[in-house]
Amino acid sequence: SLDIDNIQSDILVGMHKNTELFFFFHVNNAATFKSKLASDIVPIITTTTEILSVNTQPITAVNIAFSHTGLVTLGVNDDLGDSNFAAGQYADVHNTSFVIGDDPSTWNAAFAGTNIHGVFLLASDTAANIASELANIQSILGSSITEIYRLNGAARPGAEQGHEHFGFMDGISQPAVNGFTNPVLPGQTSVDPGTFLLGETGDPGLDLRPTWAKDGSFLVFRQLQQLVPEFNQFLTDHPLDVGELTPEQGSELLGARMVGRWKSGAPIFLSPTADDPVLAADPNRNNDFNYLLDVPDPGTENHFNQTNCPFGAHIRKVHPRGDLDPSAENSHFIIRSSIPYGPEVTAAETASSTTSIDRGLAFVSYQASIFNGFMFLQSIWINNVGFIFGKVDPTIGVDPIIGTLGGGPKNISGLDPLVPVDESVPFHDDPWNDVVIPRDYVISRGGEYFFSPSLSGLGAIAAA
Ligand code: N7H
Repeated sequence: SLDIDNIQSDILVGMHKNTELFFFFHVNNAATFKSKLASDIVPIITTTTEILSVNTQPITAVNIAFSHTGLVTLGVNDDLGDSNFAAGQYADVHNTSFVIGDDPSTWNAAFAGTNIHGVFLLASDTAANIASELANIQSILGSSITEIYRLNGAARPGAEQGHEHFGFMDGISQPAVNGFTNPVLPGQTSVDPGTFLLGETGDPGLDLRPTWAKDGSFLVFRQLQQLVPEFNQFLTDHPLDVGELTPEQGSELLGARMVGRWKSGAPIFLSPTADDPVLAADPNRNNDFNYLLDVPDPGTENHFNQTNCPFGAHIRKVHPRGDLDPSAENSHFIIRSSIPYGPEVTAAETASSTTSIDRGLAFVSYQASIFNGFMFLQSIWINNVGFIFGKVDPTIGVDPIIGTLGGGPKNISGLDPLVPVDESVPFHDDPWNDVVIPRDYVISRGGEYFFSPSLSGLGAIAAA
């Protein structure tokens, strides 16, 4: 079993709080910083054990992670065995072999370059608690750090709690971690802990890691802006015309087929024509499906049927359950720990169908290899019109939610459920009846790659 007293809380469990601050900093004085890290910061870092029980959860959970330039600034020059981490996320904006799809002009200046040395993640029930913990940390560290940027995340209010800004329930599907997750829910895939934690069984870079890096994880942070009124206008303008649906229901269906789940969280694969809030709320059923079990031949390879779920639906692109051989799929799991940021859409924004206030998702993923995790999903799956490979339509399109073709229109296969089940049956002019999405509704504002060390790893950094 894992040493969960030594693993930071956000990696395997999440912060379990409704408000979260990402505080990005620069280290000015490495010696002072390291001395305070050892004496006063490590003692306030929240462990996995602490977050698991309400009795031990702190009022404000605290995690810390460092960028590559941060580690070097602190005198830690060990190679962690991850080239994406070593180069930083900004370098990947210009990566032509593996395209993450970002436009550098939309990047927040704080993230452009390698100026950020580390990030504090502070999470609590109230913004006031977070402010007081931040004041505590700033008084401990004094002028040894400077703030570069901060982003406030918060759960959405009322009935929207747990839903991201487009309105869809998030945080339903996570991989199960062998030796940790218990119980494993129906439909959860169990993977080796080394998929997420360095130095553990299944770590693809096991031989490359310095000892102190064991039980740490790479944290990918992305500020992903969502153009909510624009997205809603697109759905309103393109209701799917199937069955007896009202235009509102047709728009709802289009959104659900882009995501692969209804707003409630019910998977469209199990409930293809209407939302099913009871299914959505049942953890024993809401994740229990596999695209191999598609009609009309359950259990056979399904490469031509998009009736229940488009090949390109967001959750299918990023987790093609059964569409790939398990050996090709299981090394690409990530653990997500994202939270929405920004206020609710205002009446004026709805009326004009135009975003005027920044909002979106503070995206966080954990993986033991940034290439196998975030990078692979983003470049080989999400932004690849050919993925999922081997289907009847060779150009399925990019991910309709987060994929990009440089900001321009995107043809997505099978968003209309009335697609033929056989290539030989024509439908309209295009056998796969592509729906064109005119623009991107998710825009990257940038981010950085971090390493979230174990508590003993933090001690080793402080002593370096
Ligand atoms: Fe996604 N969305 O609201 O549409 N995502 N995502 N994501 N995402 C998921 O099953 C969303 C993003 C994954 O196992 C759900 O927990 C939005 C990035 C993975 O079936 C919803 C943004 C990456 C899963 C959304 C965004 C991923 C997943 C269903 C950006 C990776 C699990 C809730 C603004 C690079 C899939 C759930 C599975 C689920 C949305 C970003 C990956 C509703 C709005 C950048 C692996």
